Parts: sequence; C-alpha cells; structure tokens
Amino acid sequence: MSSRTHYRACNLCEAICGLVIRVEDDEIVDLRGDPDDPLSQGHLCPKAVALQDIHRDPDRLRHPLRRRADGGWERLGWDEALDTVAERLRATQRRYGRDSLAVYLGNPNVHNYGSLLFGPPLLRLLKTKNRFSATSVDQLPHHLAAQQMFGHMLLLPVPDIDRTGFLLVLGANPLASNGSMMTAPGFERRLKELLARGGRLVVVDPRRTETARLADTHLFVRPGTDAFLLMALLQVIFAEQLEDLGTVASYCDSLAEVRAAVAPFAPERVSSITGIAAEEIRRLAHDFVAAPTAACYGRLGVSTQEFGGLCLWLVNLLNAVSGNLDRQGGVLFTRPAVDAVAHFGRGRRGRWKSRVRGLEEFASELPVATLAEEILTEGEGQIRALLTVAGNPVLSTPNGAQLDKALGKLDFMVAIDYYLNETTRHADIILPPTSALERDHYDLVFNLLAVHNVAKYSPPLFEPAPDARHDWQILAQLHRRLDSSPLPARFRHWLSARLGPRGLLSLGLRTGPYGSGWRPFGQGLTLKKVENAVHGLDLGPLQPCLPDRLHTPSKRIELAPAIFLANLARLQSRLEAVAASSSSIDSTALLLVGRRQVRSNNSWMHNYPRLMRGKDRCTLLMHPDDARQRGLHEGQRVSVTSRTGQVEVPLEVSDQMMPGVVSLPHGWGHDRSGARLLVAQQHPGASLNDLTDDQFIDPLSGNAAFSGVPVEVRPGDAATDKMPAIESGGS
Ligand SMILES: Nc1nc2c(c(=O)[nH]1)N[C@H]1C(S)=C(S)[C@@H](COP(=O)(O)OP(=O)(O)OC[C@H]3O[C@@H](n4cnc5c(=O)[nH]c(N)nc54)[C@H](O)[C@@H]3O)O[C@H]1N2
Ligand SMILES: Nc1nc2c(c(=O)[nH]1)N[C@H]1C(S)=C(S)[C@@H](COP(=O)(O)OP(=O)(O)OC[C@H]3O[C@@H](n4cnc5c(=O)[nH]c(N)nc54)[C@H](O)[C@@H]3O)O[C@H]1N2
Ligand code: SF4
Ligand SMILES: [Mo]
Repeated sequence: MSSRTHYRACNLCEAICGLVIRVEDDEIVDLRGDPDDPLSQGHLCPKAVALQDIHRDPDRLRHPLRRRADGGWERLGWDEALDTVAERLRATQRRYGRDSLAVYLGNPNVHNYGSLLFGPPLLRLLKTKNRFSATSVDQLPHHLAAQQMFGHMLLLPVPDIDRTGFLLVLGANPLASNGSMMTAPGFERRLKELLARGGRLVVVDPRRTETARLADTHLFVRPGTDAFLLMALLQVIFAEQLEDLGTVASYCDSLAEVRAAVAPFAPERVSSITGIAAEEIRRLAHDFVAAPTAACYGRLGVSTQEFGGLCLWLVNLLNAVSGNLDRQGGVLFTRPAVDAVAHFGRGRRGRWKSRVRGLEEFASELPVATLAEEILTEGEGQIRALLTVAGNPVLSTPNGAQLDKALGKLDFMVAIDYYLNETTRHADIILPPTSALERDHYDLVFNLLAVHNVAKYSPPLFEPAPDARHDWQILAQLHRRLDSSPLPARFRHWLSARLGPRGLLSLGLRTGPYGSGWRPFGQGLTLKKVENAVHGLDLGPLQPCLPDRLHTPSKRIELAPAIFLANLARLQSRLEAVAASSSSIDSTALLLVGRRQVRSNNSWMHNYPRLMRGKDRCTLLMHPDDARQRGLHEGQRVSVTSRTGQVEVPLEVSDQMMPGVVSLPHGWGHDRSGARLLVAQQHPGASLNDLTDDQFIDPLSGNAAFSGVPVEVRPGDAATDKMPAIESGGS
C-alpha cells in the first residue's frame, strides 16, 4: 500500500485554508486543516471535504458533450469539440459582427490561476464588447471606489483584523461566508481574539447573523440604506471637527468637498429611512473615531444594493477621515509575492455602453443584469452566441428566469464547466475541465486580499484522468484555433502556453516584490523556494505603503471623485421623498435580502450528500410579527412574489430578522429539467434570483441590487406543510 501526505490550499472560497491530505492508494483517507499554514493555522470548514466529493462525483462531466437534435447528449472527442466550437464562434462573429458573441465568466475563475492567466488573452482575441462576469453581481463597487480613489481597481484596502481595536462590519457575515474581499481564514477565532483584547465588534445588518451574535453591538438597518448611515457617521465626524487623516493627510485631495457633501445628512435626518436611532448613529461615530485603531469593513450586503457604489466610497472615506487608512490596526494594502496590481489593468470606465439599456462598461465588462435583454432584443448588435466559463448565471444573476428563457434562443452556446446544470443545459457543447485536485494552484487573487502576506504553491494531488484538459488548456487551445494575429503575437501565445501557468508563476515570483530577479543563486523568492515551503511562506504582516503604492497620476488620494459627488443627488432626493411621504415603510411589501450558509457555495455545491444532510436550508426567514400579521406559521410553505416572479419555500419564523425584512439564500432552484445533478435535484429549493429584478441595479456602478427587493408573502398552494428532511446516502 502506498501512502503519502499532501499539502495544499483549498480553493473553494476566499479563505484559502491550508489542508493536509493523507492519501492511500489514490484514496483520500484523511483531510484536515494544516496547523502549520501561516495564514489559516489549522482552520477548515465542512466544505473542504467536498473537494474529494467533487473529484469523485459521478455527475461531474469527464468528456466533452454535444447536444443532439433530439435534446439528448453525446460524447465527443476533444479535437472535434474544440474545432466545432472555434468554427461556430468564428462563423457567428463573421456573420453578425464581433459583438454578437458574448462571454460570461463565473466566480470559480478567480479561484483558478490557470483560468486567470489564459482567460484574458482569449477575451482580447475575441474583441467583443459583450463581456460579462460575476463581478457585476458582487464586488464591482469595490473596484470602482478603488479605481477612483487610489488609481487602480485592485488597490483594495484590507482591514487589519488581527491588530485593530474596532471592527465595524456592514453587510457581511464572515461566520458563514468565511470572509470576502478580505482573506482571513478562521474569522471567528480572529473576531474572538479582537474582543478578548478589549476591542469592539459592531455589525450592521438587517438580520441578526451568526457574526452579529458574536458582536458587542448589532444594529438592524433597513436594506439598501447603508449609504445614509455612512453619510451620517461622516456628518457627525465633520460637524464636531473630529476628522484626523493621520499619515495620509499630506497626500489627500478634496477634503473640503467631502465636508460640504456630508453636511446635509445629520443623524436625525437619516434615522427614519435607515431604521437606526439618531443617538445610536452619533454614538457609533464617536466610538469609531475614539478607538485607538479602527476599520470599517463593508461587503456583499452593501455592495449588491441600489447605492452600492456610494457605500464602498463612503467606507473608504470613513477609514480615511478617522486616520485609519494605511495604518496598522486600520486598513492596509497588501504586498503579495505575485503582484496582481502590477499585472492587471487599472480598470477604465465608460469606453462603451450596452446596446439596449446604455449601461457603462467597466474594465471591459458590461453589467450582467443586461445580458438577457441583449439576447432577447432584436436588431443590429444582438447577442447570438455565448461562451460561459465556470458560471451559472441562470441561478446567480437577477431575474434568472428571464435569462433562462433567453439562453434557449441563442444560435450557439458553449460552456466550459464540469456540470450539466441549470445554465449549461442550454449549451450546444460542454467542455469539462479537470477537477481541482488534478491541477496545481497558486492564489493570484486572494493573496492580494489576505490579512497577512503569504505565498503557497499547491501541487496537483492526483494525476489528471487520461485525455482530460485543464481549464487553461481548453482556453489556450481555443485561442490557438481562433488566432489569426500576426506571427509575433501568435508566437507569444505559443510561448506562454508552453510555459503554462506554472512557468508564468515562476516568472511572476522572480519579478515580484520579493523576487530574486534573474540571479540564479542567493537572495530572493523563486518558485522553488515557495514549493519547498509546503505549509506556505510567511511574508510578514501588512505594512503601511502609501503613497508609493498609489496609482493615481498625481500619486495622491482622491477623496471626492466627481462621479460619487454627482451621484449624491440620488441620495438627497430619496431622503426628501421619504420625508415627504407620511410613512417610510410600505406596510404590505416586505423587503427581501439574501444569505449564505456554511455548507453551501453559491449555486454549485448542492450535489454532495455530505453537505446536503439535515433539514431543508432553502427557507424564508421572517420576523414573528410579520408572520402573525399574515397568519403564517413556522414550517408552512409560503408563496413569495415579486415584480419578476414567484417561488414557493418553507417558512422559518425568527426574531433574528428585522421586522419588515425577509431572507432567502441564493443558489438554489435545481428543479429545472435537463440538468444532471442527482443529489441537488432531490432537494432543489427555489431560486432567489427568480425574484430579484434585472432592472433593479446601482445605476452608478451597474452592479445588481439584490438587497431590498419588494415582495409579498402568502400561504403557498402546495399541501405539504412541513419541512422535508433530507435523507442522504453519503457517509
Ligand atoms: N440574489 C443573489 N444572487 C447572487 C448572490 C447573492 O448573494 N444573492 N451572490 C453573487 C455572487 S457574490 C457571486 S460570486 C455569483 C456567482 O455566480 P456564478 O459564478 O455565475 O455561479 P456559481 O454558483 O459560482 O457557479 C459556478 C459554475 O462554475 C462551475 N465550476 C466550478 N468549478 C469550476 C472549475 O474549476 N472550472 C470550470 N470551468 N467550472 C467550474 C460550476 O459547475 C458552476 O456551473 O452569484 C451572485 N448571485
Ligand atoms: N459558505 C459559503 N461561503 C461563501 C459563499 C457561499 O455561497 N457560501 N460565497 C462566496 C462568495 S462568492 C462571496 S462574494 C462571499 C460573500 O461573503 P459576505 O460578504 O460575508 O456575504 P453574505 O454572507 O451573503 O453576507 C451578506 C450580509 O449582508 C446582509 N445584508 C443584506 N442586505 C443588506 C443591506 O442592505 N445592508 C446591510 N448592512 N446588510 C445587508 C445579509 O443579511 C447578510 O448577512 O462569500 C463567499 N463564501
Ligand atoms: S473556509 Fe473556504 S477555503 Fe477554508 S476549507 Fe472552507 S471552503 Fe475551503
Ligand atoms: Mo462572490
């Protein structure tokens, strides 16, 4: 019997936990958190076991598939599959123009360094303006604020959680999500340590979440109104002359404009719209500036809302004017061993607009909320073909049901994905890559967002199956087939495909901030050194690094970018409208928000029996008063209706919800026919995005607004009046 121990980083979520995996005869016999990983220090969540379940899953596709005329699927060789795809994409673009081909990149691309290195060149080659990704249902406002204030969309300040004295969390639930745009494996331990050292944790969320329960203070906020709260916090700071920019003061522009802009937003004026008492807001502002160090952290709940762009600007501002930007214990920029800031674009904006709704491009992408209408609206420039890479937009983008219909109307669709799921069932050809355990990994994105500088290389655990392709190989082989560039460009692509992700990583490490350069021996980081440190290399705590790291042409921080100031008129008029109406709350409509659950990951991890055990988790959470008013009770099936659709789910009555707000997790809704997900289809749940609205976006950033969708809730039609339990065959 051959036995070996393997070290790697889990790539399922942003926490990049170190794993120790024991393998005997190609079977995983033990998998645990690596106590010697300098970042994760042994942390692990239940999803890590899913890595082997994904690998073994009989539903995971292992060969290219082509849809037959009768709707069934047939196996296809790689060459024939890639040739056909290249031919169809080329023919569509020739006939209808470049923009008739659209591309959608899903979330797992950022957890896959091969895709990150070989996806962008293919997109540039395709030259379509119809590029979409999960960014615009997620973190686009973060990039916009970073680009406008610091000059680069990837200059994202990270809260210094291990040294701060005060963490203010808006719209994030790291105890379920394990953290986002802030890689901090073991979030719970870190928060407990913060409290143990006398620090404070304040959570602002319309739900008393797992994280809020840990906090010393939790404030319910009405969905979509955080920008008012943040403006009021700043108003108090300026009105009482508490602002102190600390070390960044000498290279910040436009402080006077900020002071003037926040002046109308006194706590008393925003209290009724936010649902937070004026004295609570004042106290929070005072405590935040009085703390020895503090960090404000705003995440998904404030990013995916109507005022998302303003929110992320205001979060950065609050950190800046309290002297916590670029300060130990405040928020800091990282210094990763391969610096994505140096390798990826700064993020330009507004070079083109979407055809139907006129939404602006950012970093060469259009907001995905407009994808369905770009397919459905006839005329010059209509989308006729689609390439999806690791994405499930039918379940993950607003008004997914409309997109579902639209995908059925395409002339041609190809999906690079290892499941036949709600989205890929519309494809003509599916190209499935290797599983994560069959490939190597180095995190290019999440080291950029980590609360401590580290570097870790994960070699492949298993040999790829014969005739399997990695994502990067599929992308590179499509590229080669489509490339008619002049010879030097084709040679460059040939060379990088020869080097592969690993070779490119080696170059990136040598030329990175810790790199050895081209010296063969001696000092500096090389891939060899990173590889030899099997638990990961500790590159030290985050350090202040401004103004050097700024990418603004002036090398100064722009505190009041014009686009944000101009957008404040929207905030003002909303405030006035609410003040003018007799009541700020519509008593019949409830406001819908989303939530995440530890044993789930977006839309694609519901096919693993070990994660699916237990009671139905796709439930609507509602406050007892709201349930009573509607004559609804615990466990009952309820019908939830919005402008765009209707779903039925079991009701869970709980005072963890703010009155007037209901919560449903996203990523469910596996009852669509034609998918091949045996476990998920037994417990399908319903899709939150059949209720969200493609027309409800943050007009400033173009990001989808998921928070605060108005819905009505009534007793459901179905007779089943109990929560179905989930039986499981797995161990
Ligand atoms: N209402 C609402 N909607 C949301 C959210 C929300 O909170 N509320 N969250 C949003 C957020 S933050 C995100 S990031 C998006 C995610 O949106 P998407 O990225 O569109 O969806 P995922 O569920 O991540 O689906 C990932 C797809 O990639 C495939 N896949 C997994 N691993 C690999 C791989 O290694 N290679 C390839 N080629 N394919 C792979 C899976 O089979 C699946 O089809 O959803 C967004 N949608
Ligand atoms: N287990 C698990 N982990 C995951 C994922 C997963 O699906 N499952 N997905 C991964 C991905 S792609 C991402 S982007 C991250 C996201 O990670 P987080 O940013 O932590 O996202 P959520 O856990 O959805 O928490 C968002 C919170 O915002 C609250 N909220 C909703 N609307 C508002 C509002 O208007 N204002 C305020 N203040 N709060 C609001 C919700 O109640 C919820 O508690 O998680 C990642 N990790
Ligand atoms: S927290 Fe995220 S990275 Fe860590 S084990 Fe769980 S899924 Fe993997
Ligand atoms: Mo995300």
